[in-house]
Amino acid sequence: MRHFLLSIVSALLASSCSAAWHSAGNVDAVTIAGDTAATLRAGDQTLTVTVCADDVLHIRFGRSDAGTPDRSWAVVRGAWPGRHARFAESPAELRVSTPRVTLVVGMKPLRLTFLDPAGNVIARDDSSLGMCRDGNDVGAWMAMPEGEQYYGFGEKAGDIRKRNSAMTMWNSDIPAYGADTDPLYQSIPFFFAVRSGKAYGIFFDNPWRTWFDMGKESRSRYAFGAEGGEINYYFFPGPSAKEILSRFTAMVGRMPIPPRWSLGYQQCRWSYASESRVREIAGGFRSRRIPCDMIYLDIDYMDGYRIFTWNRSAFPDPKRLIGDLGAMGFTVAVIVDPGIKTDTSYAVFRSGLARDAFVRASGGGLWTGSVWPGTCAFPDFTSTTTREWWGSQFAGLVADGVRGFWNDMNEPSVFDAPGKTIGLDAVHGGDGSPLPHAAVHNVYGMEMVRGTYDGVRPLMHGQRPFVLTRASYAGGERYSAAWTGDNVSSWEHLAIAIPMCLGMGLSGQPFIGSDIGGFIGHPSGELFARWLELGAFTPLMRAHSVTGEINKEPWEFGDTITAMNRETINLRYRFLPYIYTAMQEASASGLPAMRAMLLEFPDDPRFAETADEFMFGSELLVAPVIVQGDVRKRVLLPRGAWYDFLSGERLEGGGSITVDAPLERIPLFARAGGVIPTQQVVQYTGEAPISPLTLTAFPPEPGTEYTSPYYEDDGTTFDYERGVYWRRTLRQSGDGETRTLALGPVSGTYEPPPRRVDVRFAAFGAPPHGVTLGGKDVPRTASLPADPAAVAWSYDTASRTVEVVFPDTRQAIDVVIRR
Ligand code: MIG
Repeated sequence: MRHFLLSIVSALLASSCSAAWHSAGNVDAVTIAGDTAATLRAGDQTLTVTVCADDVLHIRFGRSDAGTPDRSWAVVRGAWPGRHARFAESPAELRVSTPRVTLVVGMKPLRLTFLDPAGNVIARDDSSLGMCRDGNDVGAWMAMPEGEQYYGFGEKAGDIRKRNSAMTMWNSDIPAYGADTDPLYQSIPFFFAVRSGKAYGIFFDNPWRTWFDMGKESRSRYAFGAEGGEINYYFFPGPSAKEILSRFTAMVGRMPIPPRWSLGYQQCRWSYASESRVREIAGGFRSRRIPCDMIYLDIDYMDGYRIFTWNRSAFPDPKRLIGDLGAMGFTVAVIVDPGIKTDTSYAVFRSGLARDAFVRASGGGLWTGSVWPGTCAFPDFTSTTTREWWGSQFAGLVADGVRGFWNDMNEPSVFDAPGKTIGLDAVHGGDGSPLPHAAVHNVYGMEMVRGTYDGVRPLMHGQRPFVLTRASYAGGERYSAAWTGDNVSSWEHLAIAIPMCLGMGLSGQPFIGSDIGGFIGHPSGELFARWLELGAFTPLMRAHSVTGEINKEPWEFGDTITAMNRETINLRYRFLPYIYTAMQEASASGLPAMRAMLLEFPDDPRFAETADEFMFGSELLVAPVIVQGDVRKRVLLPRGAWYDFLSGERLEGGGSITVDAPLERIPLFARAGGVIPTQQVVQYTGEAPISPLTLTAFPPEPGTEYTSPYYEDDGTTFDYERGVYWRRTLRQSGDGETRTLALGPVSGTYEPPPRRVDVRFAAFGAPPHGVTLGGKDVPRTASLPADPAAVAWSYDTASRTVEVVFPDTRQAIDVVIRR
């Protein structure tokens, strides 16, 4: 076996991409298996087509003799009931049809064409190349029609549009990367093609080093391929990009709802290296009244960088420290790298050895390389027993009170190895079918967070853990949030954080953020303040800094900037009910909270390239300032009516506007009819229950009904999986005479503590003639009563807002205001 692997690896190392590609030849045998799959032989190659669902076809093409099991690290669900597949064979072609797509397999030679139900070509193989092999390399060439654009591809910097560019997927540790650097830390070999507002998707599920050439080499075709394995992809016919993303994430898995505290502000640095410094930082937030939920400990908390140990001179009593921080409202996350120091006096190394938990060299011994602790062995996370062993190692940290687990260096990054990672021929156990590192490199990081998440979840007795990773693969969101690695304190890096996060969201990972302020370098106060504003509307809001740099906590840039930063973090906390709802939606549907404009508005070609504004949820447009010195922002507004969130000013969409954006302001816009739930400022998420729950209702266009979701649960347990949540639809409608906000009936069994609802009807030009709640007249008061059980309304002339307060209830209830 080892021998066989070695020869594959050396062959692939020798072959590179020299392109003596052999195209698929003529089909010489067709077997239709049951009503969902067909197998076609073309010489020594085999094509398998499987209908996973009416809107997903699985294409596998590889050497007939390879006998490769159909194994995926990403796909957790590959078949849906109620498929309607029909197979029709003729001498010239095989047609595989569902109500959503028809695949025509041309037989002479073997070429694929995907048609929509009306018979139009969605996508097709390039007629001269199609699917090819060159030794162990595989590649698929597809026609690239004019005007087709490509998006997704996971973590990629630079232009959000990928037509005319070439990319590689190979998880790599590249500190201070730039807009042109490729590959980066994470590999999600999934993309959308969009043409005239219609999309299709391809997920190339191959964890070897893969490449994508989206028309860099040719004007008429694009291609993707790998240095090993098979052509193995899933085709999603669309045409709705949102539906594709929903189905793709149903296949590879979605994010569990994050603990609410992980959506607060997070403070990190390399490193808060002693107990006293950590206490000082925690106290610094509370004394300055700057909200914060999480503090991270970077590598210096450990004893000589030995994973799962503490440096007892710097952290003499971690449990007490974490307990004290917990009492102040902070949750602690610690970094956990994969490298295990090969030190026989170190219990974790000894127990790993005893269980054969480590990656082996091709010769059979341990594969070792140097990272922070010195010479290390690397857990073979592709093996179930290793993941179980790994997961159990967290018992001590969990007992100490750690609730956040930050998996870094898991590309994996190795300082002294050729290629800066595990040797390509090193051997992973693969649960009985050994695999060379080259075959699993891109899933190493994901399998690490799988081991971490699956290990800590049962240890936490029903509490949600938080896991953060640098490296991952398609489906990694099942276990972990992700951040965009070692960026730089520069305006360029602030700008590229947006397309990077949007690309991740388009590829199934919604829980994403960049190091606020920039990891490497020295941000100005202006840069930090702007980055924090963006961070308030990225799902992960974490500031971080490299070792040896200036302090970059939000109060380190002078009093004026400190005050602005406090307000920005306050804004994040105000928006938490909205953010939480959007994250729950991402968890349930795969649609990311932070959304590329093109995903929300596929029919508007102006957004094909937009990456300096984005949607957060479907109600809020976020337009951060990302240029030094700018105090105004040009914003492209989607069609329809929009409202400036701050002033309530109505803006006609469809064009562009320029708004004032002084340093303390991030431009935010609500869509007409949208309802945005917000709450009071708290210093940390668990400080107090939401009260009041403010629902800011922006005017509906006359005669149109709008719905906005609202979701809440206990924020910390998995009880939501058993229906313990509080969910309702907020529906707005209106005509010239009235505006109605209908709070739908609550579904789910969660009971928040009693609280006031504060409905704010924005942009209402004059005091209403009357307000009713559930059909009963509401009394007007000059100022709203303090009693949370009171029912009353008042009007604020300056902001043109009608404010109606009443106790929250599970029952459906309508609030109506009359002109
Ligand atoms: O070799 O743990 O990206 O966030 O602070 C550097 C130290 C290792 C890289 C991570 C960074 C972290 C740093 N790590």
